[in-house]
Amino acid sequence: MSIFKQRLQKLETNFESLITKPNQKVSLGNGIYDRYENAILTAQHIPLAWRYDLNPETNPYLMERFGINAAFNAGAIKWNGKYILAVRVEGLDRKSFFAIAESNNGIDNFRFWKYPIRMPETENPDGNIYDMRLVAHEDGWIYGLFCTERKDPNAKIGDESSAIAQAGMARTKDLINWERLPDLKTPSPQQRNVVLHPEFVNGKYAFYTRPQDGFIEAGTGGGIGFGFADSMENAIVEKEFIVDEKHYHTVYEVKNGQGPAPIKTTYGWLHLAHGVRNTAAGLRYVLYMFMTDLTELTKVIYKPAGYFIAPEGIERVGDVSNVTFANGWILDDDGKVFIYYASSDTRMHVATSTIDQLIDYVMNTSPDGLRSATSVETIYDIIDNNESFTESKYMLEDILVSENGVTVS
Ligand code: M1P
Repeated sequence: MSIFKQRLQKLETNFESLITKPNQKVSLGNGIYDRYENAILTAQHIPLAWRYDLNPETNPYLMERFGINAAFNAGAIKWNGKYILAVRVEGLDRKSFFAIAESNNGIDNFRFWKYPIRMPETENPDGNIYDMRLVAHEDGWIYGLFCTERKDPNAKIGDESSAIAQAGMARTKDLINWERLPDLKTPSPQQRNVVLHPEFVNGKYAFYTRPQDGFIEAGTGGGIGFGFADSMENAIVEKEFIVDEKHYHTVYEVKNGQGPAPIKTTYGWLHLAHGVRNTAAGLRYVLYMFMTDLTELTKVIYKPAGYFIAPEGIERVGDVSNVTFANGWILDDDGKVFIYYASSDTRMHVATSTIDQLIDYVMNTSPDGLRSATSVETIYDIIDNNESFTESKYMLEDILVSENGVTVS
């Protein structure tokens, strides 16, 4: 058998077994969400037809002709009954682009559509595009907001790494054909992690922003900002209000950013965000949650201390190690929530929870007291409450929690 045929058979078998591998919950999570054993998308999930010239005459060794480095930081939406991810796919050439992958159950069997997204450019071409947030806005469009990065025109001669990041915007009805809109204009010199709020606010479009002075450093800017624009066709945010600041000695001391668009609940808007802290080993990115008021959208009403998801095990290692990043989640009609997060700028994972569990977590977990002593006080409170509870007539042994979370006695 020719090298070509042998390689093709192996590649096809490996690909199919990877794509169809069932994903199992990791047993005994933390009660807030469940992690899963396998990453849901990796560079190996990219279709063979994108990576290989499959003609034995022009590619007798069946070499990779377009290598893929990573598949991560995906936006998410439930669409036509499918769990859809708009994945940041990065080639060996370091360029990112978007591609849609879909699954029937949201936790495994994710398959990419035939072609990646052909995102139209503006008159100022993008050097790199990444981290799309998908939002089905009440105006009827599905919007994709993403970071567009271009070389800093004022970079000194020889400086080939300074860049300007801004919010690129596009909209679609079918996730295949995209209409590119002008980039969002804000007062900040750089923007990343810009997210469209799913509803009109007093007739205006509303945006979560992340003002920052430099390409990497938030500098005097930073925090999750919020602002309004009259239209999407010429979107200008005149003023950014800071909703959630970075703060000394927290998991978001260096910078933070909105994750996906917030989910509306009876109690407030539920937010998933990422926070960045400094360590001797470099920056560490974790996910955290908070809730804002239903009508006063810049008012944080609940915010548990610390992180919600941090990299664990293999998640800690990758192109940019010690990173968890999320820009997509899906709320199902039955209250199940699929949290799509990437690890170390390399691969995609899913964690599942319910809207009730997430609300409980956000509303009933103590906020950060910002001092060691306040953390100890929180533990004292928990211990003391446990004592009065175990002494009460409701003995722990009498309460069983069944697999599906229903309490029975
Ligand atoms: O490398 C970690 C992340 O860094 C950036 O996030 P932020 O703007 O908050 O620093 C983004 O480039 C993101 O894509 C990346 O995962």
